[in-house]
Amino acid sequence: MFDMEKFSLNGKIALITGASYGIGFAIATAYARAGATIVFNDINEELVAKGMAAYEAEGIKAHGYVCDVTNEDAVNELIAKVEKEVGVIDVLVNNAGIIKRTPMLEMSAKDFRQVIDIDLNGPFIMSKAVLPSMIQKGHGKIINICSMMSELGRETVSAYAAAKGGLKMLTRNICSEFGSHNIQCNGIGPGYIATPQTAPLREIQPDGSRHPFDQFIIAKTPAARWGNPEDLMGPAVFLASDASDFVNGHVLYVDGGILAYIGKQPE
Ligand code: NAP
Ligand code: GCO
Repeated sequence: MFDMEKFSLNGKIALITGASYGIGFAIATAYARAGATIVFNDINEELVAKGMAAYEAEGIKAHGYVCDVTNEDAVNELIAKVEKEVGVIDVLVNNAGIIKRTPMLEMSAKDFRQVIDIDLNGPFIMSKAVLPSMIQKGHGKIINICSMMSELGRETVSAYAAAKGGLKMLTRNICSEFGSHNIQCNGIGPGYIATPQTAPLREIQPDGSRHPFDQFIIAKTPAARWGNPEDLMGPAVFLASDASDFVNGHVLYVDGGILAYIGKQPE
């Protein structure tokens, strides 16, 4: 017998990384509305304070912590602190991420490594830290925020595409290694979403026209619009809920149809 309560997050504790604003903030807000207790981290005190104020403005009592997802010692301390102060994490969303848009021949190995470190090593470190308690508890959800670049390349994003392609395969590997513990690890692959990370791609040009890349994405998206962080809320709640307990190793693309579409044909 199906019960809509399966979509509820009542009683669950969710940790969303890099969630002071943007996609992470939207997902955390949706989780709070679905009944979860919200825990989030960000890279510095100022961002955590900004996030706390934003959650409070939404009527959400969040637990915010400063933690760099690439620092394994700091992450292990974070998880121990959260388990002591809030409780065992039921849902981890690996959302924190950066992008560097640089032609490959101009990109330093240092910059390439930094993107891989945050976007791929970070989710590995965070997942490794929460899995023992999920195994002990007998269930858990890990959701990795992938990308169109988990499937497609484009000029200037070599490091980001490599990281997000790796994150898709890390998702499948966590599924494979921990599925028997009733732990589901899935990805969400947002399309082009209007957040600070993509703001440079949407800047209005000096002549008042839309950015060429903005026009490009509109032509590549059947929905003929950029996504909003709110478009990710429903899919994120589904993947965190009991309703998705037999969905594992999957990347759910929330892209307005980009991956299915060759692009708007000439008139
Ligand atoms: P965003 O606006 O740049 O927010 C990312 C958040 O992660 C920021 O708060 C950032 O802090 C934080 N962060 C960066 N490095 C960190 C670290 N080492 N430890 C902890 N937190 C860290 O990005 P977004 O657009 O919301 O995207 C969120 C996720 O979705 C990212 O993984 C991104 O790759 C992915 N994504 C975005 C889009 C899109 O179109 N926007 C589409 C597909 C996937 P700072 O402010 O200091 O950088
Ligand atoms: C870019 C964009 C994309 C989006 C997203 C698409 O420069 O191409 O930033 O990478 O962030 O990852 O899914």
